[in-house]
Amino acid sequence: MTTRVSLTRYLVEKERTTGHIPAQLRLLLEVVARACKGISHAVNKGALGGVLGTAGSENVQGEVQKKLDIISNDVLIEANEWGGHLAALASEEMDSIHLIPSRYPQGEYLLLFDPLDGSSNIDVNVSIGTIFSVLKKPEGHPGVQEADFLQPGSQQVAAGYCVYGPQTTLVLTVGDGVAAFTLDREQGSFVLTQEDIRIPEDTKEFAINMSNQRHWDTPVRRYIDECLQGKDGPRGKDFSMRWIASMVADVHRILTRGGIFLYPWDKREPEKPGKLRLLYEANPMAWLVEQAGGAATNGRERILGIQPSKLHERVSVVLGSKNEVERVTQYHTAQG
Ligand code: P6P
Repeated sequence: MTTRVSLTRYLVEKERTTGHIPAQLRLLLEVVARACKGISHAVNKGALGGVLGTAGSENVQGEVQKKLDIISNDVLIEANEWGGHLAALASEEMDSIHLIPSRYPQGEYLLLFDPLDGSSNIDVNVSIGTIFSVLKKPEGHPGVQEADFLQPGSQQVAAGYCVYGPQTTLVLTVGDGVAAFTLDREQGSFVLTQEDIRIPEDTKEFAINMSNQRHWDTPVRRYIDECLQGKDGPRGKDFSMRWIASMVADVHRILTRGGIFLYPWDKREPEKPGKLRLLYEANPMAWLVEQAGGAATNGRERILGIQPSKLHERVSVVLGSKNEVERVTQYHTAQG
């Protein structure tokens, strides 16, 4: 019988062997995992739990909030406030950062999250997920301000997501590879099911919202056109397309079997660099993909090297199988 390794054991042994996970960070990751279990439970209830539909409010992005967006956000805040591991947190669902109430001990970490990504899929029973990123609070000044969160993704100390699909799976990196943990609902614990995940460097599968095709810039149109020409075109092979419209689900597929995901700039709103948010969507996903041997750029430069200027800053995203991402980057460079 193979030994089941729980998330707790994995984190303890990782700390013992690599020193990547100080006790406070281990506590943070276990608290986030516990919160994801709670969110999974709420998501799985669906209509039976009265959690579907909209909440009648909008978030800072001007997007209609679903009831589960707010429930998930509240679960993550309540789970993380009292533990003494956080200095503050930031969420897609909140305009400004959330300080840890003074009645609780203050920690050294900053937690950023999209509490429920892909929420347009909630009411149609398609996979959604929680994305999270962990930074260290900069030293040298008391308290926490928004500027403390504006660190490039290369400064992350942990990143991950939890996908609520046919299985509930937590995928995590602390900087030495990517591991996946599947929720055992009978035991109520996450169990290690994949270690050292690797993305194939080549692929025949792309993920993009094709309805935006007429709005893309030339390099992206060229790349997708060549994929669509298949084996009779310059690529000499046929491609397939997937688009779940839930970044967590699309990235999980790419981590599992390879592929390339693109949400590029387009001319619908030319002042916006892209749709996806840098700090709590692109950065954690970019680190996971790079840690699994893939690549992640904004079409031109490495996402993890971008210096943020705003908490809810958006960015173009091209990530996945390394050789395909590099081809898209070459097409942008050729454009000048
Ligand atoms: P579109 C979900 O709303 C999200 O932020 C990502 O999870 C997803 O990849 C993208 O937007 C889908 O966008 O324009 O296809 O609905």
